[in-house]
Amino acid sequence: MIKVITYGTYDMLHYGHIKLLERAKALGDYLIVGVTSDDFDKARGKINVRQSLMERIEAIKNIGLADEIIIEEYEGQKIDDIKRLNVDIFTVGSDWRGHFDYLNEYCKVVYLDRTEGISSSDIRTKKNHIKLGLVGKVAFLKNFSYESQNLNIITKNYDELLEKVDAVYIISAPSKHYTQIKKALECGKHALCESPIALKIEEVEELFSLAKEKNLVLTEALRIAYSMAYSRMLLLLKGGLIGNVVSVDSVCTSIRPIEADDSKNINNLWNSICSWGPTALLPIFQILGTKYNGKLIVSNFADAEKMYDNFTKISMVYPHAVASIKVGQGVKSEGELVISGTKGYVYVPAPWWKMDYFEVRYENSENNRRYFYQLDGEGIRYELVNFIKAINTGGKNGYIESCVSEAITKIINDFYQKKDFIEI
Ligand code: C2G
Repeated sequence: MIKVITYGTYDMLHYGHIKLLERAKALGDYLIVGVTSDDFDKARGKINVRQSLMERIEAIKNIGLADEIIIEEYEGQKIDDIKRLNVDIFTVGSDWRGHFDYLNEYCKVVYLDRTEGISSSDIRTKKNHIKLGLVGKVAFLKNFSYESQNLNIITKNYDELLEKVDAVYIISAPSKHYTQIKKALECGKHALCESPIALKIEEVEELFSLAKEKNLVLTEALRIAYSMAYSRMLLLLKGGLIGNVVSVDSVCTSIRPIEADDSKNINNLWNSICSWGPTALLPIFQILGTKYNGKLIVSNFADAEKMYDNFTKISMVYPHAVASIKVGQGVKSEGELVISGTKGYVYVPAPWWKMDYFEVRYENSENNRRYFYQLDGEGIRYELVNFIKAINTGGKNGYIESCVSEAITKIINDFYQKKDFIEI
C-alpha cells in the first residue's frame, strides 16, 4: 500500500484545494491530510485564517478524499509524521517548490501544479476584507504596521478615517479613548482600544452597552491576555496546579522620563497607572476575580497637579487572598509575576508581560516544571487575530471579560479621585 501525505490550512475550502487533494490521492492508495492548527498558523504568520481548526477539518472530512486526518501543530512535525506513519510520498502544491526537498531523505517528494486563479486570500477579500484604521502615536503605529501587513491601514483625520474603515485601533492618550470609541461605535465601527478604554466606570459601562446594542465588537487591547503562555497559565491555575491561590503579585516598570512637550499637555500623558496599571491588574482580576473587599493605593508623583505618578503600589484584599501591583514609569524594579498557592507557586520572570514561559515551583524542587510557548510580535498579532475573528463571527472576544475591563477602570478612576489613596 502506498501512503501519501499532504498538508495545508484549507481555509474556506475551494476548488484549488480539492483538485490538489484529488491528485494527491491518485498518487497512492491511502491519503493522509495534515490540517494546520490555529496556533501553528499564527506562529507561521497566517493571521487572516477565517475558519477554526474544527471547521476546516470538517470541510476536509466532507469531501471524502482523506483516509486519515491529522493536525499539524509544530515546525518540524512533517519528519515525525512521515516516520511515524510510514509515509511513502509527501506532496504539496507547486507554490512550495523546493521548500520541502529536505524531506527526500525520508520519502519521495512530489510538487503538484497549483490551480491558478483561485486562493483563500481572494475568497476572504471578496467576502469582506476588514479595513482597519489606526488612531494614535506614530512611533507605536510603525511597530504595528509590520504586524498587520495583511490588513488595510489608513491614517488621516478621525472623521475622515471613520468614513473609510470598518474598525479602528485606538492608541491615543487615555483621556481621549472614551470620546473616540463612542464616536466610532456611533458610526457603526468596531473598536480595539489600548487599555484603559476609559477613565470612568460609567463610561466603560456605557461603551460596552452601546457596542452590544449596535452589535459591534469593542475590545480592550491588552496584549498579554492573548499570549499563549499567559492564557495556558490561567487554565492550569484554574485546574488547581498550585492549589488554592492566596496571593498574586505583579510588577511592571519602565524608566521613561516625561518629555518636555508632554508635560505641557495633560491630555497626552501616559502616567504610570495608565501605562502599566491595566497589564499589572489583569492577572489579579482574571485569577482572583473582580470582587475584592478593600484596597489601598499609594503613589509617588513626578507632577502631583497633573496626576503624573512616578510610581504606584496598590494592595488589595480578597475574602481568601491578597494581591498587589507595583507600577512605575519613573522607578525601576524587578518586573516579575508571582502567584502563590497552597501547593506551590508560579513564577514568571521579568519582563513577565512579554512572557513566553513560566515556571511552577514546589517544596520538592524535583517536581518543578517549566512551560514554554511561542510568542511572536509581542502578542500584537494574536490580539489582532482575535479582534478580526470576533468581528467576522459576530462573537465576543473571550479573552478579556467586560467585568475585568470595568474593574481596571474602577481602580484607575479611584486613583484620579484619590479614593483609598495615600501620597508619598
Ligand atoms: N493549493 C493549490 N491551488 C490553489 C491553492 C492552494 O493547489 N489555488 C494547494 C497548496 O499548494 C497546498 C494546499 O492546496 O498544497 C493547501 O493550501 P493552503 O491551505 O494555502 O495551505 P498552505 O499554507 O499552502 O500549507 O504545513 C502547511 C503546508 O506546508 C501547506
